[in-house]
Amino acid sequence: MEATLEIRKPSPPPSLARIAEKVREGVRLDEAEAVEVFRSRDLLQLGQLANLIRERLHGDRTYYNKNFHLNLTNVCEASCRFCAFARLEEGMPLAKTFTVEEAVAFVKEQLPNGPTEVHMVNGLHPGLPFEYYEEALRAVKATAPELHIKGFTAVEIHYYAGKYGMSYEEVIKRLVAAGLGSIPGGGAEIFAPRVRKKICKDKANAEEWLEIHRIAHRLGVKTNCTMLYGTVETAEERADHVLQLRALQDETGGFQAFIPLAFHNENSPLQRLPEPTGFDNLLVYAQSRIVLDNIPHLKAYWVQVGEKLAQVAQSFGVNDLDGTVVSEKIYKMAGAVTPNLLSVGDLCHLIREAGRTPVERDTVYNVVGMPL
Ligand code: V47
Repeated sequence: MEATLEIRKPSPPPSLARIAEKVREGVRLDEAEAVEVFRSRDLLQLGQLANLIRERLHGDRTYYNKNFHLNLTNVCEASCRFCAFARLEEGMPLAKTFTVEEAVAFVKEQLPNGPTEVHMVNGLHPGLPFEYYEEALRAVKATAPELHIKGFTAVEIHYYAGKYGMSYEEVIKRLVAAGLGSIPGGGAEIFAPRVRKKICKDKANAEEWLEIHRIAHRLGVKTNCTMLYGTVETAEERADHVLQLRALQDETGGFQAFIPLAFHNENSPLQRLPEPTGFDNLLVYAQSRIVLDNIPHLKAYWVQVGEKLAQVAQSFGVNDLDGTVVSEKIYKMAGAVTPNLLSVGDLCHLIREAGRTPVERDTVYNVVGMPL
C-alpha cells in the first residue's frame, strides 16, 4: 500500500482561539487569559498575534538609538544570584569605580560617534557619598549638554533613599536636578516574592520597585520596565509580572518601553541553570506584546539575545532595537558573545532585511531621523 502523507493544520486550543479573537478585535485580555498566553508554546500563533499588534501600533517602523553605556561602579552590596558584573568590595579582581574625571574622559571619548544617550547604571556601593553621583551627572552634562542621561535603576534609588535618609521623591528630584533625564527598567527581575527570595533577596522588592516608578511618572520622568526571565520562575509568575506592569501603566502612563531580559548564566552563582533558548526568547517577546496592551514599545536588547535573533524578533512583536550600545559590561561579564557595538549601518541593515523601516529615535522616542 502506498504511504500517504497527511498534512494536518493543527487547530489552536479553544482558549487560544478565543484569545486570538480578542486580540484581533483589540479587546484587553483578562488575567486568566494572560496566564494562558504565558503557558502557551504555540510560537507561530502567538507570533502572528504579536505582529498584528506591533503593526497596528507602529506599522513597519523599527526604532533604534545611538547610545553608550557607562557604569560608574560595579562595587555592589547586593547578592543577586544571576549577576556576574558586581564585585562585593573595592580591590577585588575587576572591581572598578570611576572618578568623576575618569567618567568625563570616557564620555569625551564617545562623543565623536554622535550618541544621543548614555545608559548609566551602577552597583550599590557602600562607601560613596550621594554627592558623588550628583557630581558625576553634573560633570557629564557640562561635557555633553545634549546627551540624554538615562540612568539609576529603581533599585539604586531605593538603596540611596535608605542609605542617605531621603524619600524616593527627594532622591529622584536631586538626580534630575543634577542632569538625569529618565530611568531605565533594570532591577525589576520577577516580581513574585518566591522568585526574589531565591535570586535577589536583598534589594528593593516588587512594591518598592513599582512605587519608585509610580513617583517618577508623577514627577514627569519617563521610565522603562524589564523582566529577567529564565531563572526559576514559572509561566504564571511571568504573567503576574507583566500584569503588575500593565496595572501601573493604566494608572500613570509613564512607561515607554518593555524590555524582556534573557538570563545569561556564565560566571554567576546560578551558572548550573540552562539559559533560555532562541525559541523561549521569541515566545516571551510575543507573549509580552500580546498582554502588555498599554506600553507602546517592545524593545529587543540585542546584546543579550544576539543581533540575529533580535532581528527576527521584529516579526514577533518587537519594534525597537537597543541601540548602538557601545561599551556594555553587564552581559559581557555574564558570557554574552555579541559584538561590542553595532554601527548605525549594521542596525539599519538588520532592520531593512526584516522588511522594516529604520527610524532613529532619541531616548524619549522623538524621531531624530530616517536614514537614507
Ligand atoms: O537589572 C543582570 C539584568 C539588568 C544578568 O531600560 C541580567 O532601556 C540576565 O535593565 N542575565 C540591567 N539578565 C539591564 C537593563 C537594561 C538593559 C537595556 C536597556 C534598558 C532600558 C535596561 O540586567 C539588571 C538585571 O535585570 N541582568 N545580570 C544576567 N546574568
